[in-house]
Amino acid sequence: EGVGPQEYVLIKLRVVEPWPEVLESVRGREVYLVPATLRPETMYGQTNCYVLPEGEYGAFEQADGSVFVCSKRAALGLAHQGSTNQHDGGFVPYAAASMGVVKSVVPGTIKGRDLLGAAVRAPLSIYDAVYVLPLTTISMSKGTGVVTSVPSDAPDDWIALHELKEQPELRDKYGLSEDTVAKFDVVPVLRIETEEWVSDVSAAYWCEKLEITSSKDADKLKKAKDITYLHGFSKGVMLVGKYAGTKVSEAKVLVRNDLLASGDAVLYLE
Ligand code: A2H
Repeated sequence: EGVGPQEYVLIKLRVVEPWPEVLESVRGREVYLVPATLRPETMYGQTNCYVLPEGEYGAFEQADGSVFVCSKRAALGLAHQGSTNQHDGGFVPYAAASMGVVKSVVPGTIKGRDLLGAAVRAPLSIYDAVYVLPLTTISMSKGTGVVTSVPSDAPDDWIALHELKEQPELRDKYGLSEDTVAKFDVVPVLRIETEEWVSDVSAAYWCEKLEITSSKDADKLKKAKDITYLHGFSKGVMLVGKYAGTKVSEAKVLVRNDLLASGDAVLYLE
């Protein structure tokens, strides 16, 4: 990483019924969980969304009247940047930007735990709606504190979903029904072909090959991430969507621009 700011794409995951109790005061409004991603071209493979159970979130009103659920830290950053949603080619300042102060429109704190099991619509995903699940390795001081899950290409995402699928007691701990995980199979998004290996679901492939069995397996996960991220960007070729057949390094910008143009994403720099 360089010294310049990181450009994240915030994907707008719309909250749908059954409406979470903690968001009751904004029921009926356009409410989005907004995960930060560096890999917008992988959004075809979304199977769920992750929050930190013990993390603190808020619901922050945007200039267009919609509401973003994210960390307060990210809401403040967004307020200072103004909306970079370029659907009309213009600069739309966030209503939240008032003397550097942002205030959640939902009274009290929203714990990640309160969002678990909520259903959201994920743009480009093959699944109609996906669910909010726990990820204990989320950092609240990075991005928005919300992560969208692409188990085909992100080892952290794969192992956390795998654990929830395999361990009923883990689901019980968080009050999650089997429906929130059972039908969400890994979706191939891009092919990585090197001299040694080829896979259409490289994170799943490497997690299995390295016998990663827990999200606490930090060393092995690091290895899986190093391998898949490096090759994903430089060698990956899209398998699905409008840019099937295109190199990942080119598709990344194209999908990012499409998501911004359709109003399904905004940019966030930090
Ligand atoms: B990426 P960087 Cl398919 N805590 O999106 C932990 N991880 C976070 C986070 C947070 N607060 N905010 C974002 N992230 C994840 C997709 C993806 C990502 C794929 C492959 C690689 C990849 C699907 N998850 O990231 O440390 C998000 O996961 C490779 C690094 O800020 C985000 O992009 O540079 C990435 O980490 C941002 O990581």
